[in-house]
Amino acid sequence: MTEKNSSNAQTDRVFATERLPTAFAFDDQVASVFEDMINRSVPGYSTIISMIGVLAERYCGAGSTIYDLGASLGGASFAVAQQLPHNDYRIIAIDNSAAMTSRLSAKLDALDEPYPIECRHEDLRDSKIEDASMVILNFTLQFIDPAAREALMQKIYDGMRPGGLLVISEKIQFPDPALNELFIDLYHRFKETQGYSKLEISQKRAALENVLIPETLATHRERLNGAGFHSVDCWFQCFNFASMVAFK
Ligand code: GEK
Repeated sequence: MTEKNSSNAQTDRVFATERLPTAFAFDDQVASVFEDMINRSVPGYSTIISMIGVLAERYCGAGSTIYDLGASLGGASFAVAQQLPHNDYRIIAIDNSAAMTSRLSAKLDALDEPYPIECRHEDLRDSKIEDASMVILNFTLQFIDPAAREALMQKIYDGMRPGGLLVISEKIQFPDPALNELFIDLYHRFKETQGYSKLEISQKRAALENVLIPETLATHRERLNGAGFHSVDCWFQCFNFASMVAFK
């Protein structure tokens, strides 16, 4: 079995029936439907994942160490592994949800030909980053306490090789309130086109309140530049979702 045909993702119905408001968590229920959930909830997710592989091919030569922080089920790690033309690399995939890491470990164990992906169950705020050619934060920073984001970004910068690449994808907000509202509204329309009901959309939105905390592109840029990164810019954006590159 290869990773490409190993997916038997179940349909996300986590917010389909009325429920008491509870904060969103990456628990067993979410992990069991995660591939379907993220594909139907993040516009451009599959493009972003494929392009992370293409970016890795450019920046991860022989001897590379790649960190996938907040790896979930390893979507970005597998894209990198499938795209790299050599085997002389290692990917360290980190997540603090046991529901995610147990599933990712099982996926890795089920491969016929193993990839050099090491799955670690830890809080990325405590993780050591060393000699990284590439660091991936694919829709993860948004779940970290904003007060901890600057120190995390500095740790990542300090743990990277000169010339290394950071890819950071986030839900973003806009300083122009009208544009912000428009993009949120269009995003909800997108979710309806993906088969989510208005109840599902509103219950998930409420659950993510104070759990997923988006920032503006300007805030991201400022923090990344402050940590020492250069050539910081967006390479993908769709409504209120964006992915940026930053170089050491
Ligand atoms: C993908 N990158 O498919 N330490 C470690 N992991 C964390 C922490 C933390 N402090 N906080 C949150 N997470 C993936 C998708 S999902 C994005 C990333 C989403 C983990 C959390 O457990 C979850 O698995 C992941 O970050 C965010 O490319 O669901 O929108």
